[in-house]
Amino acid sequence: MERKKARILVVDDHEDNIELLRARLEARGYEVDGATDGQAALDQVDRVCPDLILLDVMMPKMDGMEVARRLKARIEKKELPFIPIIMQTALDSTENKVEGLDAGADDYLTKPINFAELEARVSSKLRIKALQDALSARDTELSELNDRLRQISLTDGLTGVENRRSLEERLHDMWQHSLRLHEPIALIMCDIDKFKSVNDQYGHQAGDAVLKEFAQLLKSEAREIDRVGRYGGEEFLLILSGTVLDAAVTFAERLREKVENHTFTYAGGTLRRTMSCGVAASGHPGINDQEALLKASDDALYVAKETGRNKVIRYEGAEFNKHMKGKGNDNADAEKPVSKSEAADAGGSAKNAAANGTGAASRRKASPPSPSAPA
Ligand code: GH3
Ligand code: MG
Ligand code: MG
Repeated sequence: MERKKARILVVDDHEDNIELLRARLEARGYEVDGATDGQAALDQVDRVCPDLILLDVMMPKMDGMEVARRLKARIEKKELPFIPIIMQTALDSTENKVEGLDAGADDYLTKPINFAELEARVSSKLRIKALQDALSARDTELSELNDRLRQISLTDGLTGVENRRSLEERLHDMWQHSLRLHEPIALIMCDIDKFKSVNDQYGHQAGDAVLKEFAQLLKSEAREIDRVGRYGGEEFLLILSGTVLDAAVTFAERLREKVENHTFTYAGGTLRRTMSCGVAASGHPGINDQEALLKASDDALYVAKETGRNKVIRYEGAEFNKHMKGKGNDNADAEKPVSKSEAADAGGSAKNAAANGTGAASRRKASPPSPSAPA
């Protein structure tokens, strides 16, 4: 394949000089563009980016120094690729050369131009340009690869949703954000009921298929701004920003119903499953950081499992407190009677908890084992 001709922009306020250099450089196999003032040179660079610029210093309006400064500033900001600039100066003073180099020129030639020297300097600068381009292409490739790797490290391989590491990073950021803006944030911890029996009855592949479909179901129900991820085995976490406990419980209840009415398909047939959810939100006096929030949703999920599965339990709601009281935790003395559906329990549990002086800290001590631990 023929190599692409290098493109050189010659900038000089005298057309004759441009034409002279054009003839010379074209004879050497370069493509040549011309510009007769500074602004025209900048415009030409935007039209067709050259591989090298031969830049006259003394021009009316915008001189070569200014053109070099502007181009190098844009190269620095990566708005342009590296373009070597060779200044052509009539003034053979050291001061002039220093100023040109300071302005960003990579080399200089003194007028009248010696063409052999010009050709040597042009080809040496083009070699450097080729190396720079190869380097920055490698750089781009590496950083794309890095992004891809990071993406992989944050994605669950089976279901394609975020993994636990990603969820924890997001939760950290979203918790900070909610603190700053005084906005609520809620978590729904979901766990498929009796999932082990899917594997046992239908095989591990069926189990995998159910997990994938379950993840997609949660994703399709969640809002764009919510985060949905796989927290572990058959346990999924939803992070809902700007959401208070009541709204999160309502949403979880809707999800629970969706799952209950959903028919999962796997290679050999179909099956049904239910899920249990634990819901917690910021604004509770005992929930002071994202770990406490996570633990609260986990504790609520544990109670959902203990009290029969296929249900939504709110952290320190009536059913939660009743169950914990039964476990020897007497923090729930002034609780309301247990309602049939915790979703309908619109009395904010945070308020109840505040009145009762309960909190995640006291709960943590009496905390049941994590529901994600094998039974
Ligand atoms: P519970 O209602 O108490 O949650 O019961 P369970 O059977 O869902 O819970 P348990 O923790 O006893 O079992 C979870 C099962 O999930 C055991 C494990 O083999 C299975 N599991 C975890 N990850 C995967 C996976 O990636 N693929 C498949 N097929 N199964 C998985
Ligand atoms: Mg389960
Ligand atoms: Mg589990």
